[in-house]
Amino acid sequence: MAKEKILVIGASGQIGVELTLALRKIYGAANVVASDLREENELLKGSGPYVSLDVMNKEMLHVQVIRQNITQIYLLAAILSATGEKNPNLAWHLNMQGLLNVLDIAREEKLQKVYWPSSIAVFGPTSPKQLCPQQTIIEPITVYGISKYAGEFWCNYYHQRYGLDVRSIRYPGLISYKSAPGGGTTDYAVEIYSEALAEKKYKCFLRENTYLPMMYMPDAIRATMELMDAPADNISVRTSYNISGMSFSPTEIAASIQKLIPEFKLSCVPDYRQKIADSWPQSIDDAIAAKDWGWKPAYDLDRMTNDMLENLMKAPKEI
Ligand code: NAD
Ligand code: AKB
Repeated sequence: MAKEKILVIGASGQIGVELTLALRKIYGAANVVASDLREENELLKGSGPYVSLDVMNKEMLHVQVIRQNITQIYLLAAILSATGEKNPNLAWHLNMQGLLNVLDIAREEKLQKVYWPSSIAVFGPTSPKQLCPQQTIIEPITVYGISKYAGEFWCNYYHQRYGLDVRSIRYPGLISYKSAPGGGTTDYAVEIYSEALAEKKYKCFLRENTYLPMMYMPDAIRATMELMDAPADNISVRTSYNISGMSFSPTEIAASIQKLIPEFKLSCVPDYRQKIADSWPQSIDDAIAAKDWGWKPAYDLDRMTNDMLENLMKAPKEI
């Protein structure tokens, strides 16, 4: 394997912590530089280099890329769907300019690869609800979804025009126990587990029958690594790949938890996030990711529930 030096931007976030740790296992701790605007996450401390970095400061970002001899960037800094609706201008600004800064520097410095995640939030009310295909009607109604869709086309543009090897996945809602989620519509499916253990009840901000595409974090990390490891010739999608894990509703995740905590009670009081959830598909068709780089999820709902509760019981986290 060629000598790689990786910069992870947004490393203290829900995905960043686990992705940084996974990359350090493969590339060596010293070769994966974690960076974030906020302080280093506790789980990252002592595991490898960390720099404080604002992706909006292009000059400083450029300096770090040169100073650290960076060959690959994983850009995770973004404002997610629910927080984005509270401050649309800020969400657009960070999600777009942050990406353009990274793409520009990657082109100028001829970096080997860039990773940037998109989301199922690109889809809107006019997209198919079931097994939503890779290519379909895409009319997002959130600023987050609009920024992700525009970002996908910038990635494609930099690949087509400058030959930049930029790769992307449309993650479903991600569920994890190591670090807290950052303001998404799917965050309920993380909170529900810690509340089930602590309170034996959970008040959900979505209606009980709201089905959404979801994925357990170990699958998402593996998908990211598999996509980034795939031969460039296999990558037929340079916007962003659909991937699928599972699809469930608040009632179904509660029933899965009740198998282990029978007294657990779910109540539902929908808020502004219901409209966002209603605009997204309920399940995703990932046939192209399966064909191009062999994507296959490992976790279903019950397997994830067992693992989440077991790990949260061992070490309750900030979630
Ligand atoms: P998160 O909010 O947990 O983490 C984002 C991190 O970026 C935070 O630690 C934040 O401090 C940092 N950040 C914010 N502004 C920054 C700046 N200006 N400079 C540097 N760092 C900055 O988000 P996440 O859930 O880890 O998501 C990571 C990426 O994956 C995002 O692009 C998100 O849209 C995408 N995604 C996430 C999910 C999910 O369910 N978590 C699903 C689909 C797509
Ligand atoms: C959110 O709910 O905003 C994220 C996502 C699906 O992109 N989890």
